[in-house]
Amino acid sequence: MIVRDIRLAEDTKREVKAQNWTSTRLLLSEDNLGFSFHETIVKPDTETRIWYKNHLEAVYCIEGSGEIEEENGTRHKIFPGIIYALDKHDKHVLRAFTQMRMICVFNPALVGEEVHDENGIYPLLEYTRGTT
Ligand code: 9YT
Repeated sequence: MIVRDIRLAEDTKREVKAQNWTSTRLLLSEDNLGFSFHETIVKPDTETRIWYKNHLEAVYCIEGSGEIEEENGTRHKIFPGIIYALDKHDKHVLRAFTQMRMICVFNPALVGEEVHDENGIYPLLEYTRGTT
């Protein structure tokens, strides 16, 4: 069994900071669950263009408000209780009107330190157990 306290991840490599968000990665590829599990804080008044070409992601909002815009222009409001799942590697734009706290699950699991590249993509990294 794995038991972790998010407070102990502060200022460690599990806490990954990008311009518009901070993601605390509580469960990663090395934990061998088949997914990774993160808490993401999205900064207020931000707009982030994202395309998880290599991953599927589900995102559940537990605090704040914003919207997600699909590639075809459809917008969905986001507030506590809303989940969205990028089941087709959907390109999207995420807008935070206030600070948003999101619970995010990735498949395949992230290795840990991924941040978006210029296209909003995470590379497909592999966790190499026992190698340097
Ligand atoms: C909501 C969202 O996708 N934000 C980007 C960060 C990502 N959730 C992550 O790496 O945890």
